[in-house]
Amino acid sequence: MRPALLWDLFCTVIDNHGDLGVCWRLSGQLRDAGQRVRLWVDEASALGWMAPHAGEERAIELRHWHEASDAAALEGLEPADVWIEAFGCQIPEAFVAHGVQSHPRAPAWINLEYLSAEDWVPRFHGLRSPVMSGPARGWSKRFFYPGFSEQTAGLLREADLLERQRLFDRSAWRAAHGWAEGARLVSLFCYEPPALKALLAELAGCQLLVAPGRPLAAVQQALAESGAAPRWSALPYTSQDGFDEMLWACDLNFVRGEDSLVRALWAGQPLVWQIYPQADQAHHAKLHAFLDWLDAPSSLRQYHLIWNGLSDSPLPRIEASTLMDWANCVQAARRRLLGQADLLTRLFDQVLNESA
Ligand code: TRH
Repeated sequence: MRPALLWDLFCTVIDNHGDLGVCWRLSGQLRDAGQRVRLWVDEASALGWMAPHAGEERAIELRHWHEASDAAALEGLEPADVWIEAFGCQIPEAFVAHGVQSHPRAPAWINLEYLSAEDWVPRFHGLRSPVMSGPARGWSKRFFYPGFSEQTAGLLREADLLERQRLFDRSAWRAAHGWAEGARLVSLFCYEPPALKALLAELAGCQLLVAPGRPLAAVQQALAESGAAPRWSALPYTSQDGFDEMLWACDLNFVRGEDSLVRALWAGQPLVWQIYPQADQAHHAKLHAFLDWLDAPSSLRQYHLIWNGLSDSPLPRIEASTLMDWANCVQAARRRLLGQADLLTRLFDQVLNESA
């Protein structure tokens, strides 16, 4: 039985939806594990569609970032047991100063990092980082790196994920959305991949479900330029649960960033990932590391290199046999991951260790 703790989780939204998406999933999993969470976020508007009931949550308190920077607003705030800084954001100094005064002992302080399959991740995961300056000088933080192996923080996975998947009725979902049972459904959640026009030309026999925002804008632009139109529909923004179900219902999922990649792995359907592009091309090594871990067959590896602009070869057609190879690969990866502890379990181990 886990002790009921109070968690302060800090999130700044840089761009896109992954930072808040991950923080919301983590908050929900903490709530389901009997914990109380204060989620401090600077721009929470996407929760309106990602988590439409967020405002009614009792165990998850949504707080605006600026309150954490205001010493007067922090008067009397109950000290938390754990602080989590997500994705390199810095807890405001006023909050830290308040914490130093009000905490009977230092909270477990976790620096939650971005997901990567690179080989340096297990070496950095769990390292202690002493706080060298500011009001918490002398305290320390722990690096916490999500990843794909036992030596990392693992991946977020709800305790009831498998049960929800078992109860999910794919045919009913397709019927409810007006798609025929036999059609090949392809979901598209991407940035602006260079091979998008080629994909649209290739998907003639499929039904393409285009996520809102950047994917929709990119498809509209590509269609205006090329004119080759597959059957496609623009999806509305949905909740994270609805997004997951869409991935479970499709035969092929194009995903991006961080959280949707993890969700596509749990979906166990063939997937193609567009990695978040970084100016210094750091994402190239990250993509290769993921494909190595995935043990991707050469067709899937090659497709990723083209989709991510690392190769300018023509985009190959995805034949039924290719799709089957990709499905086998993703399902094997999913089984490997299901054999490991999830991120929350590893986080609890870390935090309880810290406070022992
Ligand atoms: O939006 P992203 O591109 O986020 C990215 C990455 O996290 C990247 O690593 C980070 O550096 C950058 O943001 C700032 O892709 P990601 O990570 O898949 O997050 C999308 C979230 O949005 C995910 O939680 C699923 C959710 N979502 C819904 O819940 N409903 C929807 O309708 C859609 C389209 C997305």
